[in-house]
Amino acid sequence: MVQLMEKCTIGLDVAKIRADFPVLDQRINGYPLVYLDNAATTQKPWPVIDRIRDFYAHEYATVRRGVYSMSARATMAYDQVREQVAGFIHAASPHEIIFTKGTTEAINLVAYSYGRPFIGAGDEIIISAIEHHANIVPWQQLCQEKGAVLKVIPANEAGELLIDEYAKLLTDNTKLVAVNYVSNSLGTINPVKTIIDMAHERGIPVLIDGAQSAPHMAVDVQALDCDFYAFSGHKIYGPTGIGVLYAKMKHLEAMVPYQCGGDMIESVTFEHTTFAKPPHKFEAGTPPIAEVIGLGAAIDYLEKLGLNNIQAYENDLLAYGTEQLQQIEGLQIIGTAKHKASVISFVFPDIHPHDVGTILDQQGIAVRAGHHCTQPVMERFHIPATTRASFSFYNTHDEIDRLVEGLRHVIAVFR
Ligand code: 7TS
Repeated sequence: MVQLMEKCTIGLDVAKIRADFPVLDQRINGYPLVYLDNAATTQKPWPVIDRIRDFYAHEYATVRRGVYSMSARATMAYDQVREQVAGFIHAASPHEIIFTKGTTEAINLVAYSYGRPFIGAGDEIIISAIEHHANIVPWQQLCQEKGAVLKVIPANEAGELLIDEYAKLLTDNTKLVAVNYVSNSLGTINPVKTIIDMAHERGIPVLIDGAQSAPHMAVDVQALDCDFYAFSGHKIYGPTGIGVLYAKMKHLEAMVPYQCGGDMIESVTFEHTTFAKPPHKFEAGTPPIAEVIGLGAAIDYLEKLGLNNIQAYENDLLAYGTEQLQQIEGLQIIGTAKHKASVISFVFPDIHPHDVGTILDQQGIAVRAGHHCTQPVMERFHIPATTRASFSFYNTHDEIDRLVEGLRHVIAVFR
């Protein structure tokens, strides 16, 4: 209780917030659930669940196709979410917001629609040593197809990018820089504004993988001046199957369509097709309508809590969690950057992360164990895998205490 009152000074009533998340109120393997896999995906609050249910129960119809009232209403609700997303990341226009399946599809869209026309043999793409596979493989494939070169900004032992080395990688042949804002396996918050400014000095566009920044901090794409920004609905308390690609209008106008079919055209004959204007040019087929509506409810929820409040509260969890985990004998934290989001990866010298995860699960504690789709990060730190605890604003100090207790039990089992 003392702990929850403490949190109120940061502006969040965590007991009240927890009541919004029905999934948290259950026992797993006989213990109250402690859900610490928020970097993988976040749980859903009632307002999101209710909104999707209500939409299907009372409002569901196709969008942008029907002349009837229900379709017009669904279209309005759908379009309103595009405006809401533009507001959420402060885009200049809702027309710069493309709905995708998630971050992965958003990055693949850029690799296809921007990469194929504008990146060729001998050109260079810069990524970083601490990317998720979603921001490695599409560029690697593009480079292989085109004869382009993939360059990698190295990271230090703390998991921080070496900006001096980045400066050396930028050349007249660099055609794109693609980096994450926050690393999912290390928690590092990258200096993306600096990275963007340095690329822009040479006229090079920059894509920011925002999968792990969108849930934790307010982002202003115009202030950052990034060219592309991608994130996933399911990591910001919304549904799966919906994500966002923000891109500056000048790029969207120049890019080729990603998929072709209904809704993305202006006119079609057997001889020739002209395309609709962005964003529709990039949204072929019936979109994930209810998922978009659910995303809108999730953004509403986050904005009511306030991203700055969320960030302050999660910073407190990170500080407390780091301090507590550091006291566990033999535990080594992987990812000790000065600027971090609420992700703690760790290893023990003699216990495999999968065993750690399994024994924690037996105590009702959900963490992720593995390479977290960042195999090059594991290689950089000479480890096969880590156990990762990632915190949300619904987590508490008590839950971190449960994690610590759980880890002491893991150690006891192996000694
Ligand atoms: N980029 C980053 C930085 C991520 O953390 C993830 C997902 C993705 C891209 C891909 O997002 P998706 O929604 O398209 O899958 N990261 C994780 C994770 O850390 N554990 O599970 C998924």
